[in-house]
Amino acid sequence: MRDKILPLHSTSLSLAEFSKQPERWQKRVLGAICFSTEINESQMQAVIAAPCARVPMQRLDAGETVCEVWSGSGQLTQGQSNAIHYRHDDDVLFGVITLSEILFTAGVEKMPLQQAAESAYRQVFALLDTLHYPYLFRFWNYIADINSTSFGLERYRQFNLGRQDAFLAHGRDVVGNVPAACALGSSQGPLTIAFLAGRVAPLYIENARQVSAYQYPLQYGPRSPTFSRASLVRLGQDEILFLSGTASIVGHTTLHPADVVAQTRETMTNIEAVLAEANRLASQPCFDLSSLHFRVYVRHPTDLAKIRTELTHCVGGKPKAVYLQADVCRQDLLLEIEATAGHPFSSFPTNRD
Ligand code: 3EB
Repeated sequence: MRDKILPLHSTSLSLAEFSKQPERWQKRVLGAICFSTEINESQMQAVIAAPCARVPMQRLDAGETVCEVWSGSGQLTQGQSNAIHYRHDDDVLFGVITLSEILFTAGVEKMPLQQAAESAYRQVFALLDTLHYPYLFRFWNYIADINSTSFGLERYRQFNLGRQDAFLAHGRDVVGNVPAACALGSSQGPLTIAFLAGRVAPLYIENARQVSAYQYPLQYGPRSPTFSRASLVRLGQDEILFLSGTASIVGHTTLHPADVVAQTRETMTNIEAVLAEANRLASQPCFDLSSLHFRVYVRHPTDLAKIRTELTHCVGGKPKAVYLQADVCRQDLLLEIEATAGHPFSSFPTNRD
């Protein structure tokens, strides 16, 4: 597989492993998301020349930094536009935008984080219009202190206001055809957003067990979150599934508020429902739990063992999973799980349990 041209694929590896990859491999990297509480921006950039989101989150299942690296094919072009760093091939564009809220002052109408989110998303949409990659596959959103309240509104809800305003400002749908996403909290750091976009429209997938997030009622904030439960992208012979952050929500309600085992089971039931829908829409119904690559965001590190046991049980074998400490966007959610599947993965770190 090493030298075969793959349209879009991801690899999870440590920064040390990245640096050992041959140059011809590194040249095909579109971009990366690196989770680390130790490595700083310049240490990261010294290793990875491609656009890279640094997310200050602790890995729980192993000591090392873990980077999700997205690779493309053919000739890659790199650029910068405003605060966005991007790389693209002919089919796909990966970008990263980092914005500090300090750049924005609290106005009469808009809060700094809301403005930062709106500005970031507006920049992304403008770039994609200019370079002609109109279809968003997936957003990864990382927000400091996601659950704290300022200006009378939880910060996640402030983010949702700015995000939706940017979609509306660019004439994009805020209901129906919206990208897959996740939104997680860290203890510090600027608003950090990574995204993948392309030239073919994905199929956007919802979960029949859940109210679509873009139709969540007002009790979850003045604006609904703008994301779908998954996106299914066809690139050449490959079908890639991006499963959004998924939690213990049925209808629009959090279930099992203080029971991490039950929340894990409910989350996996939701993932299975999304997979079933993806299989119904896919040209080949080949998605199953054992083929997913999971990232598990855990609110309380002490819950790791319980979540891991439950996930292993649900998958029916050792899952391919990375565990990170993160805050989830509702106070009562103890975990969120996201996944990708369908594309060839070139390698994956061994689980050490
Ligand atoms: C949920 O289902 C849990 O705001 O982009 C999951 C995935 C969640 C994405 C987002 C939020 C987001 O509502 C939270």
